[in-house]
Amino acid sequence: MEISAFFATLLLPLSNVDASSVRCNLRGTIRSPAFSMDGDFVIGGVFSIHYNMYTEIQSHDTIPEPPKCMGSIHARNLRFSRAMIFAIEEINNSTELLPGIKLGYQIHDSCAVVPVAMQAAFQLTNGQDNVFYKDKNCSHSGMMAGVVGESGSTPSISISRIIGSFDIPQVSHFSTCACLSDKKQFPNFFRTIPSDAFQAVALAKLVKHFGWTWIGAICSDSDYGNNGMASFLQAAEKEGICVEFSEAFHRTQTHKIKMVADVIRR
Ligand SMILES: *[C@@H]1O[C@H](CO)[C@@H](O)[C@H](O)[C@H]1NC(C)=O
Ligand SMILES: CC(=O)N[C@H]1CO[C@H](CO)[C@@H](O)[C@@H]1O
Repeated sequence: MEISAFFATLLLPLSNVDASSVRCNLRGTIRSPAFSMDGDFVIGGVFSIHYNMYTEIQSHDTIPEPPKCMGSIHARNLRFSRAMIFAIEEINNSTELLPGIKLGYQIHDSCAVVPVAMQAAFQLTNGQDNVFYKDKNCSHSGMMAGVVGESGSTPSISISRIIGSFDIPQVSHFSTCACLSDKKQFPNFFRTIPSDAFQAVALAKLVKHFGWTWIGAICSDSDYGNNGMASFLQAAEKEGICVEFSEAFHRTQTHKIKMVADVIRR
């Protein structure tokens, strides 16, 4: 299911240019931002405001609808997005910070899934114009001054792969995967939260402090979890801690939870 949504996302924002014309048509449907305000410079935002994406079984005889977010609201991520709006308003209201310049924002809900985060990233890069003329506003229609987000490391990686090609800077408030420090792969990525390289060492020291020499470790099956686990296992070995098992499951793989519980019991 994620795969067909992913292909749809890839096709949507590509412009349809034929050789004799410079008119570009946006393919597919525009995704409206959760919050937006115009400005001289617009900053994009991508937050996991909802927990889940509505998955539709595709019949392949109609154009797929853009993926929709559903389920409960992630209150903390909603607060993060409101904090971004607050900060932009404060900058606009201030006579000392960026005087005479109005910042705008376009904040998208990614529902914590990669296909929606990618569609948001494409749209922030392309803009929302259904039709544009290649020689006129093509390169300016959606150019963002920068993008704030995502929360999760995996969606942050997907966003960076898209907007990084256009040198649009990305600042994440919550993605801690040590992998994102690789400047060759993610030259446009910055963050306001420390890398997991520190968390792994601290966790191993904590385990040692309590005298636990024989442990099991469980992580989420994501870039955050798997890279974090790899760093933790290294740090634990250095501290002389014996790790009996390490298991991973993603929050949507409920069937795997029983398997992990069985491993713990054994
Ligand atoms: C900015 O100014 C507007 C209008 O005066 C006000 O409603 C808003 O609360 C202010 N925002 C901040 C973050 O100070
Ligand atoms: C420079 C500028 O346009 N500042 C505006 C920022 O936004 C506030 C309202 O939120 C306006 O009052 C300012 O004029």
